[in-house]
Amino acid sequence: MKLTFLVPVLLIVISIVPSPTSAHFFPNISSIPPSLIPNATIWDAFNKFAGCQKGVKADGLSKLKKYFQLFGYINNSYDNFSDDFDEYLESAVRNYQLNFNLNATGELDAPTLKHIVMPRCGNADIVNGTSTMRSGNPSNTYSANSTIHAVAHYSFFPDRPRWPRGRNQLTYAFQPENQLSDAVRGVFSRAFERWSEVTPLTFTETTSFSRADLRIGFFSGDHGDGEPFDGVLGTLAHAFAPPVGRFHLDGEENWVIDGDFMGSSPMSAIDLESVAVHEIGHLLGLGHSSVEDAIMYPTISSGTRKVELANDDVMGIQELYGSNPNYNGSDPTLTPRGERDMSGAPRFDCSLRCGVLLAVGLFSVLLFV
Ligand code: TQI
Ligand code: ZN
Ligand code: ZN
Repeated sequence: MKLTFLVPVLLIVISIVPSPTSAHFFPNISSIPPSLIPNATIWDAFNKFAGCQKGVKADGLSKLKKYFQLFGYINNSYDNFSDDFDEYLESAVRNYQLNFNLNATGELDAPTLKHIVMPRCGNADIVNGTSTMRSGNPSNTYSANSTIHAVAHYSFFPDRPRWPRGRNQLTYAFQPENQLSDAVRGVFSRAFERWSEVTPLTFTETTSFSRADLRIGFFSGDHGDGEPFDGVLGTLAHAFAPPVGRFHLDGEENWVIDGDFMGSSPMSAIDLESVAVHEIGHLLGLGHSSVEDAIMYPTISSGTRKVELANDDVMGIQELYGSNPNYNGSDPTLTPRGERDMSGAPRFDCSLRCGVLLAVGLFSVLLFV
């Protein structure tokens, strides 16, 4: 009698409790089997619109309009998606260009298309008519020092949440079920270090998961917070704004611990430290930035590591927490963007960006419109 009641209840409880996964880790890039490397020519579809501008008609432009609507550039109430390059599309293109710091031509020029076909973060850039990226806003102009004037493109969450003043010593813990190796924990510790170097914040690992300020765990699929993971690529990780402190990673990604990507071609390998530095930015209260070099920029080049804070990230985090008294802003790795650009050094760029586009989202747009 009792048992017939208990068994179903137990089953329900078990299925509700989020299940942390044993994540896939690869010590380095060459240890990933080729069968796990997807071919990513699917983005080529939009490239045929090169040079398109207002007034023309081109087969498939309606799908591009759907893409812009998905990311907030075209009003949701608008659903007459013809293949005409009309003023709605032009204004969407122009706003997109502004958000991503491209020349605001309103035309589908090569740099713009290159951006559109890049995998990207699945969330909209514009929500309720307000850009979440604060780009091109002249009020964000700051003076980095007496000779360099640059535009700040960092952003915060609505209402600017931050960890409370007087609580600069934050603790973090790993989901115990994940049983992470020292090598993996070391990656997170280095990622935290990058933010503590430039702020008064300190981050200490603790074994008490329930009492930690920041809680890190690897999960697969639906894990109980309404933001399910989606397997290889797509969403890699997410982190909640202060004071939530939850930092979840998709256990199905091919996480690389020692991200030495030298000479390798685009693939599904994701550098764990790069993602950790970005998500910690969110945990501390930073939103996305439209500065391409910034850690908080919403795409990441595949086959590369991006772990150093850019000047824009430093300005953003210091606006929330102030500077580290021991931090001396002349660190050569933190040269302001304007200066770095003038060096003329060739920049590695790869038209394929890793992992971030909700492949599913865009795919369903392409297939079902
Ligand atoms: N995850 C998204 C991200 O961290 C989730 C997200 C979208 C988000 N908008 C947000 C989180 C706003 C907080 C606030 O951006 S992701 C990158 C990128 C992702 C993306 O898996 O798409 C990195 C994870 F875009 F920067 F490359 C890590 Cl580094
Ligand atoms: Zn989650
Ligand atoms: Zn992000």
